Amino acid sequence: MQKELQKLGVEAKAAIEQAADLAKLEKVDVEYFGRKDGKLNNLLKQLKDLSVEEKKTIGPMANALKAELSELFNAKKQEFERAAITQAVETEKIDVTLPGRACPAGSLSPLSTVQYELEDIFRSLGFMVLDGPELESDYYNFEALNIPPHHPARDTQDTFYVKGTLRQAQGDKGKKREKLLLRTHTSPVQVRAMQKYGVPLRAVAPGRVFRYEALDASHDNNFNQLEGLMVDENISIANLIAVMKTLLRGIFKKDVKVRLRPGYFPFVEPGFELDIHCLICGGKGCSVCKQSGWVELLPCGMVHPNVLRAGGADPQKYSGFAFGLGLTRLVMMRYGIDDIRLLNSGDLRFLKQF
Ligand code: FA5
Repeated sequence: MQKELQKLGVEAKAAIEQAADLAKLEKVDVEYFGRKDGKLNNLLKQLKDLSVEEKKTIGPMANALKAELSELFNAKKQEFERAAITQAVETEKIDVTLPGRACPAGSLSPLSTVQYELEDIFRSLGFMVLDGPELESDYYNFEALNIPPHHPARDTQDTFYVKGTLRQAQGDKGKKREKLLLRTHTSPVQVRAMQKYGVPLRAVAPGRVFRYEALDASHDNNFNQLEGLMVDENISIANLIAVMKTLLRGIFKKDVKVRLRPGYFPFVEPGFELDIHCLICGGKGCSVCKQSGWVELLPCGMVHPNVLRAGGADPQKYSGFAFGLGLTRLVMMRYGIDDIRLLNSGDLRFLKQF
């Protein structure tokens, strides 16, 4: 038995040493140390048949051999495991010196860029920047602006009516049951602002407006405006012109040619149209300015007393001016965009230029 043990020890050590990889080492494990049929275990099972004397000498020998082989086996196993880790680290190494992968960054639409610039200009003049609902009531869109039902001015701003009524929603001070429509201009914010904040007041309200419109190079059915309103004691046309000039200088960074002509809007008296020399064709005439050399950009005027009243302001004490800047058209002039439909097209070939 002693000789058999020694022989098995030599054999097992050689097998462990010669195992070329982890898989082979596992085979050695089964062959020698397997519980069921491992060679070492089979031999150890015979210990019980030995005499007490033999057990005393061979027992410790067997245990020492078992411990020695187990130590050898574990050392070899660890060697393979370490090698596997080193190999994984080598092959999966991250080269931190490689250039990064460029992540395509979006950019602001030119409409937003110009809107934000305008907001900054007006904030610096002490104006609040307000928001108004795109789904508006007939009252705020027309009646509160001195445009009663059946007034012909409604025809110039035909719109999309929506089924259903507005029941005094959004602090609506109008009639209880109001026809709903997509607002045709940002002017409804004038009365909403005066009702909410009182007067004196300085506010601008940029936003989307909608019209049932025949489309062409300068007309869309969904475009942006920026409403402006200043109400205080002793506000005059001089204040209006000063603010318009500051606005245009701030956006174009140069003096642009403008003309002021009388314009009719039921919610201002007197009313004006401020046109800008067409910057697409330099005034020669093109499809954007309809061959006239001028683009309608900034209708404005002194707030009508009926509108002040609707907003809760006393027209005997207060006066004010208002304007409705065609923001989309301003963007076209600023960047030389010759077709308004490009702005809402979502066409990346167009948008990526900004
Ligand atoms: C109005 O909308 C008035 N609410 C403006 C106003 C406010 C006047 C306060 C007085 C006091 P108008 O319909 O002209 O007015 O439109 C204002 C501007 O919006 C126009 O000068 C033009 O620049 C732009 N605009 C009008 N229709 C379109 C359209 N279909 N597509 C693109 N821009 C348009």
